[in-house]
Amino acid sequence: MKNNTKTISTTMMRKAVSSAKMLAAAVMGTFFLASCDQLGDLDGVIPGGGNMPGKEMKMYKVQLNPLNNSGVTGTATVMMKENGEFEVITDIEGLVPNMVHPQHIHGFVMENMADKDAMCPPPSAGGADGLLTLEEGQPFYGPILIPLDDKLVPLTAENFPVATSAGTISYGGKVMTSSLVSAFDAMHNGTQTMKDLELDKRVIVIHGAYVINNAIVPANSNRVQYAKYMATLPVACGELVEMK
Ligand SMILES: [Cu+2]
Repeated sequence: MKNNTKTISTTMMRKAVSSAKMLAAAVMGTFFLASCDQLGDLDGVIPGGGNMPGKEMKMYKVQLNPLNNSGVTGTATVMMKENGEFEVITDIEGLVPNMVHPQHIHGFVMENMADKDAMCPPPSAGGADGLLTLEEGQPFYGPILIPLDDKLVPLTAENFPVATSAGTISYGGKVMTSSLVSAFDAMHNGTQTMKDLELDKRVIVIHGAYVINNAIVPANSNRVQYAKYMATLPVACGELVEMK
């Protein structure tokens, strides 16, 4: 009897080990198939979304070029992600070090008519004195739509990024796209909800420079001590271009 019991139990053990192996193989097979499926889905869609069913990620690239001969350049990426997030990344150089640099998405939103395309102002927009102010640029890039600060809430301006001692900014900010659209809707008599944010009609403008006699003073000049820091002065601009 003892031997027989032992034999049975050994057999059961072997069966158990064998099924565990089969289970493991089955699980790995499933995992492998799932991986292949996900790779197939990566064509424009990031897996793991849910808040905006049926909507694929939209991505816009921005090349930031100098305004006011600032020497400020950079790039930006704007994403409306499948998980419902609106995310903006900016990488800028040539800025006044250690100073705050407001940055915004600008554009025109008008009720009951086609929205006008925002654009970066030409040098002539600076007028007789040659210095392009925030106001002189507005006929081209329009009013501020979204502050690229720590909250990205329209009509507020919280904490804008401060440039490093090397004059660079690497910024990343996020907000839910749905709350952004609601805020836009509230600003524009409910006309925005049925549209998307029409990002291909928008521009990003970066601000902030030292000025003397209607010209930007480079941050490394010893004249900076006599200059006025104009936080609103436009120093770079770029149009959003959708990546498809
Ligand atoms: Cu701005």
